[in-house]
Amino acid sequence: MRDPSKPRRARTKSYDGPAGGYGSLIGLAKVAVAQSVPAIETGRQLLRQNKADGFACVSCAWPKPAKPHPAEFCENGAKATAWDLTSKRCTPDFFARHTVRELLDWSDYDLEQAGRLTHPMRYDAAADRYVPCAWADAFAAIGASLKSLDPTKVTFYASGRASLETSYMWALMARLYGSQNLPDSSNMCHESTSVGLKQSVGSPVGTVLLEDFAAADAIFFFGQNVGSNSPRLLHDLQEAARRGARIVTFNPLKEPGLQRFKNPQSPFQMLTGDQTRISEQYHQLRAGGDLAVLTGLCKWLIEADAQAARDGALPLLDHGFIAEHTQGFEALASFCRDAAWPDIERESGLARSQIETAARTYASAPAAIVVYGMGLTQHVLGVQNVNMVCNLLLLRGNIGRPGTGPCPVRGHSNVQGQRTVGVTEKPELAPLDILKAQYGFEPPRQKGWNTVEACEALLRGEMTGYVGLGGNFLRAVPDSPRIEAAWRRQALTVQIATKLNRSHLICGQIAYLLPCLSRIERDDQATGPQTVSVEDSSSCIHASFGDRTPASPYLLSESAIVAGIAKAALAPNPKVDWDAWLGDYALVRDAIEATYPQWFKGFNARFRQAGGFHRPNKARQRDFTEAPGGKANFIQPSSLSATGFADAQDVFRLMTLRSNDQFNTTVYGFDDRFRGVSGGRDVLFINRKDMMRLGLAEGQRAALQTVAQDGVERRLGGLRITAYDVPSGCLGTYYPECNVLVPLDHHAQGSKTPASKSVPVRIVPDPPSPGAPAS
Ligand SMILES: Nc1nc2c(c(=O)[nH]1)N[C@H]1C(S)=C(S)[C@@H](COP(=O)(O)OP(=O)(O)OC[C@H]3O[C@@H](n4cnc5c(=O)[nH]c(N)nc54)[C@H](O)[C@@H]3O)O[C@H]1N2
Ligand SMILES: Nc1nc2c(c(=O)[nH]1)N[C@H]1C(S)=C(S)[C@@H](COP(=O)(O)OP(=O)(O)OC[C@H]3O[C@@H](n4cnc5c(=O)[nH]c(N)nc54)[C@H](O)[C@@H]3O)O[C@H]1N2
Ligand SMILES: [Mo]
Repeated sequence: MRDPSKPRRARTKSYDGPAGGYGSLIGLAKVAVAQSVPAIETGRQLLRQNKADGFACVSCAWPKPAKPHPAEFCENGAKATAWDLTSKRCTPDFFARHTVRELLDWSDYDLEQAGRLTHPMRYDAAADRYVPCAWADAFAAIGASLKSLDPTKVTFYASGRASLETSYMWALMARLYGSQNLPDSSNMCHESTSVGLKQSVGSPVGTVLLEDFAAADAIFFFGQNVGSNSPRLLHDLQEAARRGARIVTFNPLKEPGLQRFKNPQSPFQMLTGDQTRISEQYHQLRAGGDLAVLTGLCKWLIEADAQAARDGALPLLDHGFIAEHTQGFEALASFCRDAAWPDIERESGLARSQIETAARTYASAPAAIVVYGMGLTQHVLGVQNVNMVCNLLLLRGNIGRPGTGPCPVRGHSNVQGQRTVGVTEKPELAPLDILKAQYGFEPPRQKGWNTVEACEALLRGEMTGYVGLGGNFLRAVPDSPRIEAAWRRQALTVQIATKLNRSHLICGQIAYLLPCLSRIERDDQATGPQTVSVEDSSSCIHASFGDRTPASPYLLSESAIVAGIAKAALAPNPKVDWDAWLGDYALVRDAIEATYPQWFKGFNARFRQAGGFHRPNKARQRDFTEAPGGKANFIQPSSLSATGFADAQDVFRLMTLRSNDQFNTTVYGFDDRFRGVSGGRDVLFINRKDMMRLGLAEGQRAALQTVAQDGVERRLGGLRITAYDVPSGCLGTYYPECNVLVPLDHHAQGSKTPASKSVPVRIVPDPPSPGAPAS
């Protein structure tokens, strides 16, 4: 067997194929074989994936159509399924053989390769090992510890997969306990969306439904990697492209999914050389250059519209919509008029002609959608990026009509839904008065900690307890070594998980690792097998029913674990019958409906229908009364660069990227097929001219060092210099390894989303030459 503590080295060659195609089938097969999943079971479960009577995929949150394809899954959704179906088991015997210290040297991949967790485990500090324990003992110890702690110093983190039912119970438990510290993974991804969209149009979520993709004349993509991270969207794009919809992409990297697609479910495409061109224009802007691009697009539209008025030609802007529904137009228009093209060109890294071509395409489309992802949200001015997307849409009334709107592509399969049912640190986003009346308690009113604030509180020594509903907090957060170092000071750490990861190896004084069912598995309770629900990126709520035999007879459902902790930690409350809820999840859905009647009317009757039911969204109806001032707002940016730092000699903008072979910190394998990488993840993508200018050679090892003023040395070595088609001045490397480089305070203004797509770094020798300066 390979020594798990030995590093893997990457090889690279260029990739010029499409997304999809045979490569996607091979990629999936590799994972299924590595997980020793019987082919019949993989096939059976894949046919149930994203179907009305099946289970909601555990990978991304892309909408599930009412009329699914016979095989409504993608390469990465299938990998996620195989990852949960694995026949490997991480048993008490595994923990008896490995100390926690030893496991700290294992990679993310090797830790999860140990297989599904099978037993509740307690950390025994004296032996430095996890030892099995009884569920009742675990709950009793956790409850006693929670009772001894100040609730306002305990964090309840959720990673975005748990169902609406579990998430509702989770948030209620935290508030009954007295904590509003309810951060979730969206704090690290689409928090800029929740803040920015709310400011601009009054809705914290996108307004686009799947059917809008069939009605859009143009689709603009900013910083979202569809081929790897939401591949089922490729089907909608393929259909749109064939229909003649015009697709325009702004991304520093040439991502194959946004260029060409060979549909693995089309026998014709698989057997012939046929493939579909996706983007008609592909603009490789600089990382952080979107504010400049979006300003350029708006500038061209506003100026061309004024010219059209002078010429007596048709207007380009929707003046009727602007007058009736918006405010702030004049200020934005004058900002755009004042922005000089040379500045826009410098900041975006694109030629004026490229931006004008894209603007013409946008202006000629009767209906347009803007799709975006982490390339916009994870910047210091990420909220402003989202505001600028809305400005562009509002100019032509591209919201609240078929085929229009902002489409943020959410991450985890129920991350949006968790926020919907109360997992939020922001008291104004939870209906506290309704909860107070419904459950007869005084909910905490003060603002809780988001992810970054929880880390800050930890570093200050204030956070004394952590309970995690999934996720890999210590790997996902910025400044990971600093957070790890402070983590052990906590009195209590509890991790509810399916598979082993690094966060489980850094233990508080009392530490438990509690294994749970995956959504693919049968969840038997007092009234029989249970169905759960999730909300997708388009605010549609779906049923999910797992029928697979659980990975171990000792697993509990996430709801059962939440109820177990709640009963042990909280005083009895006659209005909250945890056991009744646990026995029949339909009762939890009734409770959700009672708390949120405006969204969940008839929840139990409606959630099983094909395609789910849509949670109403006022902005989609052109009702902007929930935006500040009661109208949709044009909001001007404070800069043309979203990076938050000034350009300086040899300071690069580092983008921290996902490969095609990972789901966040879960590393399925060591190939990033679309980017031509195989066998390792230790690559540093760099523009060839930058490489030559710095006298670096392809394949040479180098290190990155963060440029920061706080005196903390942040360095990541062992990276392999890899010439790549990336704009000059930009670098790319993989997340989560690179989180050692991201300073905790390098986050978006207004949302605190870590600014992981433009980290200021220098390239330094590796290993450091003797006497080299520290920074
Ligand atoms: N298979 C798989 N699916 C996933 C995930 C996964 O890890 N694996 N993660 C899930 C989660 S939680 C999330 S949040 C989503 C993430 O999905 P995405 O939003 O696609 O996130 P990333 O892959 O981090 O980066 C997106 C793209 O942004 C580009 N980019 C970087 N900087 C900039 C910039 O400054 N401007 C522009 N315009 N583009 C930029 C990068 O080149 C990349 O193509 O996917 C979800 N789905
Ligand atoms: N530098 C950098 N950092 C980033 C990002 C980036 O682009 N760059 N992206 C950020 C983003 S968008 C996100 S969303 C976060 C992700 O942060 P997290 O959501 O915290 O991390 P994941 O890697 O998704 O969590 C994986 C773990 O979840 C557990 N798990 C899997 N399935 C289940 C389940 O069904 N139930 C339970 N209870 N546990 C389960 C497994 O133990 C697995 O090891 O990372 C963020 N960090
Ligand atoms: Mo995410």
